[in-house]
Amino acid sequence: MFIASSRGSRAFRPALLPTSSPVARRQPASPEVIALLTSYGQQTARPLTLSRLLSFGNPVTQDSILSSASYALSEIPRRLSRRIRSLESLPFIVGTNPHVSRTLDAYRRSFEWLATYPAVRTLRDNADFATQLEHLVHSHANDIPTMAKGFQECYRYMTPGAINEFLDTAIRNRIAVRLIAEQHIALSHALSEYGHQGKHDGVVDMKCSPADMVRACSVIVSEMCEATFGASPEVVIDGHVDSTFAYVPVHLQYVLTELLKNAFRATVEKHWRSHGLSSASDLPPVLVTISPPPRIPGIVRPSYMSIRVRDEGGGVSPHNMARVFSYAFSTAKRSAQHADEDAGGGPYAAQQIGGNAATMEVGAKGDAGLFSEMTGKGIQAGVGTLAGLGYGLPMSRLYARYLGGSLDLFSLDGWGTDAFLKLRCLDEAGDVEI
Ligand code: ADP
Ligand code: K
Ligand code: MG
Repeated sequence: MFIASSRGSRAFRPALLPTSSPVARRQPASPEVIALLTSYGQQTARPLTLSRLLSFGNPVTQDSILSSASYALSEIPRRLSRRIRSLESLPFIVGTNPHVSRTLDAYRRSFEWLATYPAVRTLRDNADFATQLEHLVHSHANDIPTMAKGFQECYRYMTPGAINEFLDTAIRNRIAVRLIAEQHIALSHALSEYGHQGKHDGVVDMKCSPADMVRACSVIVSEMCEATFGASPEVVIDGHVDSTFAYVPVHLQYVLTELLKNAFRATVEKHWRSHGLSSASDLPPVLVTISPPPRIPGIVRPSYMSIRVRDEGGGVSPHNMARVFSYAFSTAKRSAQHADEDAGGGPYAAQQIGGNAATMEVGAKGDAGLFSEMTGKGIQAGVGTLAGLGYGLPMSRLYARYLGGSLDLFSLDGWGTDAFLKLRCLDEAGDVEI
């Protein structure tokens, strides 16, 4: 599928390889890509800050949008080249996995497209570029579930520590690429659609409301939970419900959705399924407590917004506690096709809980909805899984840490769990490296 554009031959063409090619293969890069990768490999890394990214929107002008395009065209391929190099240096047998090799092919294609893209000199050029960049972002929406599947199939060939390290770096790289791309797309829309010439914060919301976000995410997670178990707990929000802070809303949305999914699942599995409650109103609610707004007059230091998600879902057993932040550790059954492997006892063999099928494919698109976190369009209702991939906690912690925050989990074994989320306020985080 080619995207129509006045730049015909420059149109971005997503890699459309079959998800599970039956043939094990590991395609070498084309000579053109090898030459480009070598030249990018010789460039020195440039630390980038959030304030630089925001500067293109303050204010949005023709000049600032062209600078933003040139910034995206220099920074994104630089980061993709690192991603390609690290995928290429995986053990050979892992690289032959169809899911892993598909991801590598898609990265090479996107890298080549961006690294050879001509300079964007006019607003017309930029309109084409922004449209195609948006297609590129969408074409990578399933990278994480695809890689996850690849690593699930390769757990015999890499240690859990090596897989965690690879995925941490890969996902951090992906967050940066998407921030840069999404910022350019948002500012381009602001300028072209609304003729916006003022200040535009793009991917950052200066008045992001945790309470509103909790409400929005609860609706979606309740639907998933109802579809999976036939019941879902209430969410009670207390503390400083009117607090707002400057943050990237799609990051907050991703993290809150994952924490709520975990809390909902634990609550229902402990109280509904094992105690046979007859009414969903008997389920203990999930309590979300929001800290006061972080602005502290006269204090010049990074300020934070804190959110606690508390459930009475029975907690995490001490044995599992050390592993909950590992990718692919899950106590939910992943899917029927992995049941045999799980029973085989890999390093992260999932336990099946009392015959529960907590993994619930709610929509036809698999996990795509969960990874719409950066598209700005929000999580689509009815798409995604309640649990099972094992990526919820490690990815949420990466998102929290990415901009200088943290995520910790505390369990009162047999009673319930507290997740403490601490997020750094971005209005004074110009020094945060992305
Ligand atoms: P997944 O939800 O796909 O299993 P996560 O990374 O979100 O992956 O969580 C990993 C595991 O940690 C879960 O399978 C569950 O065993 C445990 N866990 C996480 N949050 C909770 C919670 N609130 N209560 C009980 N167990 C939890
Ligand atoms: K996990
Ligand atoms: Mg989860």
